[in-house]
Amino acid sequence: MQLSKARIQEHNQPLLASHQLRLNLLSEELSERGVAVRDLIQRLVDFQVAIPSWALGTGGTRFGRYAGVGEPQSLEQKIEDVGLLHALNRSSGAISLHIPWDIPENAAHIKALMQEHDLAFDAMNSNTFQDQRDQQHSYKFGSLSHTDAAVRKQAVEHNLEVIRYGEELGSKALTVWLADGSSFPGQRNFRTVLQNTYESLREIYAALPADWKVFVEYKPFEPYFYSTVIQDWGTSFLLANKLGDKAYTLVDLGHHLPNANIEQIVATLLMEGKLGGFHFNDSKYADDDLTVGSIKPYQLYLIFLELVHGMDDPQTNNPPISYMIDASHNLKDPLEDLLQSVEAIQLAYAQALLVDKQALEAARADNDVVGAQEILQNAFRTDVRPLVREAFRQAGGALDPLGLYRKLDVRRQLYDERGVGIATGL
Ligand SMILES: [Mn+2]
Repeated sequence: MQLSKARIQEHNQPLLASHQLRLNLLSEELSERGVAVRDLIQRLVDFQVAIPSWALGTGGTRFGRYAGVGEPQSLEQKIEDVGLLHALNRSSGAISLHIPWDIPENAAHIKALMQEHDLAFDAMNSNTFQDQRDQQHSYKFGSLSHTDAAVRKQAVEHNLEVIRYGEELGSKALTVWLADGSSFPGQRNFRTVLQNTYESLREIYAALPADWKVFVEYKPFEPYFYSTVIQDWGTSFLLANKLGDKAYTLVDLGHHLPNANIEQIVATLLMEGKLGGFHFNDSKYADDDLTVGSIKPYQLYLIFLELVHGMDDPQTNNPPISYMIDASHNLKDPLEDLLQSVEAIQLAYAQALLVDKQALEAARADNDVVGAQEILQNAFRTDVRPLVREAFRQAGGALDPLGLYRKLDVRRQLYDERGVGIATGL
């Protein structure tokens, strides 16, 4: 289904007066605090976060999966779903594909469909964490790090194939998340598997087109429970540095051990110009795939503060970051969750933009601990929802994307069109 601009305007109309009232009040207060409100809203309008193709269907737990309804059955339908989200919030104008789940049969047709929905392709994702049908070698004991050179070669070739698909579609980056690891002490030689991984990545890196980047994702555990080959940002950064200028670290919020200081990791990577990709989600215990901002909104805000201040700093030489939501839900309607996720990201971004950088630096210079904390908390405790709604509206989206989605009973319409059926992917 497609959502027309007229339908969105019609939805906004009755909400406009009360929205304007709230926006005016907040704008007045923020202007007094020295915030350039119009510029801030423009930055929210410009912010785009990619939607991964695997977030459009319900995910499972390791114990099972309850199928949703109206899930996309093809790449075309996945693009339509992201098009729908983007029409609603005008902030999710990119899709991140996964090979082999989303192999484009006809690249020209897919590109035309993308254009129709005003969408771009974000990073391509390879998959060496499960065996595909007709695959010669198994990844049960690893892929890029495997002890057997034939398995490593197969995994490298898969990544090269993903790059070729991405080139056809106009993507500019490859994300490598490596599930390789071990579940028992002694199972692997740590040095050998890391060296193997580096050499495999070097072959992939050598095949990257000149204007492409490769993002190396890290994760401390899971699917294996004793070690993973690329366990933390330091290992990813080490590999990215050894590979060269086109290789970057990718930070996934869920891929840290409890209480890790992720904002500090972000700051360090920005200092080195090596933060390439960023995956949003939230977690209580581990990689829980929960909705970004649902558990730790203050952490999300602190991370955005580092992103904003780091990227705005003329001393920082970091390329634009590829932002993506990386979560998959087994309880929620996936599209409703993605609308909540994008809004949570925009809210944290808006709060970070409120912080008076000069005042904060002055407090830091004076070692005014209380003053610095007040500056941060004052911004976080501001209700910035009118700013985010205004950004959605100015960009041509709905003032209340989730409200309109529910009012139109989109899931029911998708069910009527597509019926029951599990989305391709996880
Ligand atoms: Mn991820």
